[in-house]
This record gives sequence, C-alpha cells and structure tokens, in this order.
Amino acid sequence: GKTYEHILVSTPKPGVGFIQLNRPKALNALSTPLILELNSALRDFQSTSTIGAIVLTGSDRAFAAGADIKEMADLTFSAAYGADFIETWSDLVTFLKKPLITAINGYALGGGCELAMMGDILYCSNSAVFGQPEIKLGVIPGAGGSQRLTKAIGKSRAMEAILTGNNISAKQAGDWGLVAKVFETPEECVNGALKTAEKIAGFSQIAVKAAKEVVNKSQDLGIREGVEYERRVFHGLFGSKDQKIGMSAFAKKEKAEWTNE
Ligand code: CO8
Repeated sequence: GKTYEHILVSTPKPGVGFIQLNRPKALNALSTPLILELNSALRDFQSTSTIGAIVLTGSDRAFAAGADIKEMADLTFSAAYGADFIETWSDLVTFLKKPLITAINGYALGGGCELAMMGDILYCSNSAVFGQPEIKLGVIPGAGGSQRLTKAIGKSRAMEAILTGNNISAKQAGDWGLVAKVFETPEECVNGALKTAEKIAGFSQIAVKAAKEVVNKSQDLGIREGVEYERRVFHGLFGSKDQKIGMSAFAKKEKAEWTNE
C-alpha cells in the first residue's frame, strides 16, 4: 500500500480498515497534509471491496486537538474563501458510503471534535474531552461543529459549549448521546470499535450501505419524506440476492453466506 507520514493504516480484522492519526508532537492537529492523507486512505478503503467498515482513532492523549492553529494563523479572508479552506476536509461524509466508527480518546477539540462527529458511530473512553474552543481564538467552528453538535446534543447545550468554549466531558458525551458508548480505557475503546466494525463488516454490504444511507437521510429530511425514502430503499433491497439468501437461511436455520449482490 501507500506510505503515509501523518497517519497509520492497517486492516487488523477481517473486513475492517483501521486508521490512526499519528502526529503525536502536535496532538494530532489537523494540518492540510494530514487531512489529504486521511482522505486518501478513506478513499482506498471505500474502493476496496473486502473492507466493510472503518475505524478512525488518534492516540491515547489526543484524538485531535483541532485544526492546525499554526497553519491557520496567517490565513486571510480572500485566501480562505478563494480556496474554499476546510471544504474538502469534510469530503469524507459524502464520498464514504461504508460505516465509519470514530474511537475517541483524549482531546477532541475544534476540528478534532468535528472530525469525531463525522463518524457514523462515536465511541469514547473516560479520558475523552470534547469541545469547540474556536471562540477563544476569535473564530467559530468551521467543519460542521455548529450543525452536528447541535443535532447531537440539542441547542442549549451546543450553544453553551460553542459560546463559552467550555469542554464536554466523556460522561456528558455519554449522557447526552453524543457518543454511543463510553469505555473505561482507551484500549477498550479502540477494541470495542474494532469489534463493532467487524460485526458490521460481516453483514451484507448491500444492506449495510442502504442502512447508513437511510439513517443519514433522517438528518436532512422531514419525518414524512424520510419514511417514504426509507420505504423506497427497503423495497429496492428485494431486488438483491442477499435478501433471498438472508431470509432463506433464517427459514432453514442456517448461517447466511452473503454475496454482497
Ligand atoms: N494546532 C497546532 N498545534 C497544536 C494544536 C493545534 N490545534 N494543539 C496542540 N498543538 C501543539 C502545541 O502547540 C504544542 O506544540 P509545541 O510542543 O511545539 O509547543 C503541542 O501540540 C502540545 O500541546 P500543549 O503543550 O499545549 O499540550 P497541553 O497538554 O498543555 O494542552 C491542549 C493540550 C489543551 C489540547 C492545548 O494544546 C490546546 O488548547 N490546543 C488547542 C485546542 C484548540 O484551540 N483547538 C481548536 C483549533 S481551531 C479549529 O479547529 C477550527 C476548526 C476548523 C475546521 C477543522 C476541520 C477538520
């Protein structure tokens, strides 16, 4: 495979792609080169048919401490606006159709919190610290934080976090539903994410893709259109081989052997 400078890429379990952000000296600050590598690795997993789900993590100390402040310090409005600064950073939410689990330990601040929230499932450990501290730098969240955090934890809590720059603890993240699970240790968090990814990768990839697609539609559509959208996709799955395989295996009390067709 490719060699990267700022990330580590592997396939530790059947069907599971694993990416670890690896700029330890800068607490995984999200520089443009790092984001380009991350997008490249995700695109490779997206186009590898044997990969069914992906886990993204950082180090025990930091998932990511935000966009690279040193890189941004001298940016001007024209340069940022002209080059659509940050736009490509959230590409992954559109091109990545396979489930992404973010395993968050340590700091997930600013762009780090936003990247964590681009995951389809968020897991964290007790060491996790979330926050959108941009207000302290004279700016605001720039990669979806104001939208995704508000959808995840509600307006009042998101306003408080974004307007004060105060951190959100792992316990709050769990209680408020920002994350699906809070683990005791970073190791348990990453292992839990890998286990869930392996489980997801073991199902029909056609059904998994459809499931992610319809859940994501709930973020954009009203309930009525969303339910109609779901039904269209549900009906469509009766045209797949795996629907026949799955339902006949159930009737015969056998294990389904998915074809991803
Ligand atoms: N950018 C660049 N370098 C960073 C960043 C960062 N965001 N965070 C930490 N570092 C560097 C430090 O400068 C330091 O480097 P050096 O050793 O060369 O001085 C090293 O990492 C270690 O950091 P600290 O010494 O500060 O470690 P502490 O344990 O004392 O503190 C903190 C850890 C609390 C995380 C602290 O480093 C901190 O507050 N970091 C900044 C957090 C922040 O403000 N993040 C938001 C950035 S703005 C942003 O993300 C805008 C979003 C835009 C969209 C992004 C799309 C994905």
